[in-house]
Amino acid sequence: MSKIALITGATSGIGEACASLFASYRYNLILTGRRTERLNQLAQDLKLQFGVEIITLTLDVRNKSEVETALQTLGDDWKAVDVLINNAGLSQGLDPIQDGNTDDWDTMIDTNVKGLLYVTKIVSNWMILRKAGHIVNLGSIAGKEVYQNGNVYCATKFAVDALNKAMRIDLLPYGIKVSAIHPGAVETEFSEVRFKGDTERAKQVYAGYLPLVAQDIAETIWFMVSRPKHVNINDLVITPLAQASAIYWNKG
Ligand code: NDP
Ligand code: 8X3
Repeated sequence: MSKIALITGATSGIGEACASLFASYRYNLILTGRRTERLNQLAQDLKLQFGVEIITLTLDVRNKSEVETALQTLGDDWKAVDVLINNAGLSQGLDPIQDGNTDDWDTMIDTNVKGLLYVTKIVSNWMILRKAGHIVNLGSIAGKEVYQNGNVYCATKFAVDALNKAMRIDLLPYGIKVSAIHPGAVETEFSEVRFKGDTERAKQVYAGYLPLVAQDIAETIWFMVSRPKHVNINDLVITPLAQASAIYWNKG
């Protein structure tokens, strides 16, 4: 029987690349995101290309009841999730703390921390019933080091780092794998979202060096997920060659 991966934030970037890669390995998929059209288009393309089964759930991970309703109404066959990729996340703004926009702070905390928790609570219980499963959390280099004006985004990713460690401990008795991947700069829609549609400013983030692309992260996640049963990769930091840390760069 095909395995099942649930990927949050599959409408673009890393989540979309994971969806394509896992489909190519014949995983059936549960894909979530807020942009229904993109979600359905992706599902249609992957079904056609790889012959896999896909369920799409339009949901906002910040909305607890929306998350609960969407997930709990899945049939029992679909609740047998083998891999959960907690990917949905975003940054909003890049300002010093004293100038920060408090609505942006709410959005980042509600999405990156609370949203991840709402999904994990439900899916981890399904995994506990089967005493199997793998949860992959999208952290960030921003969850390992703080950089100027990164403040609240960094705090949310530090929280993901802590939650990843906590999940690994709490789910240990049930044989559930838990891993975090912490990317540096990956060229996706991330910076466009951070700078609220300012494409020029977003482009500058990736200028003068070769950034990672979403496929790099998807392939690394696949490596983590495809290790033998006794192996768990707890924590993995991955950056472009030109990026030695959150702040040390070798740009052309
Ligand atoms: P993208 O902006 O391309 O993708 C983000 C995804 O998250 C989209 O599918 C978006 O879907 C989804 N999402 C955002 N908010 C919500 C929400 N409230 N409810 C449901 N889904 C949501 O960025 P990336 O692919 O780069 O980001 C993916 C993850 O990787 C994030 O957690 C990010 O923090 C992390 N990361 C990214 C790095 C980078 O340099 N790009 C580096 C390190 C970590 P939709 O808008 O349709 O809801
Ligand atoms: C995304 C990478 O360096 O912009 O998490 O925070 S960074």
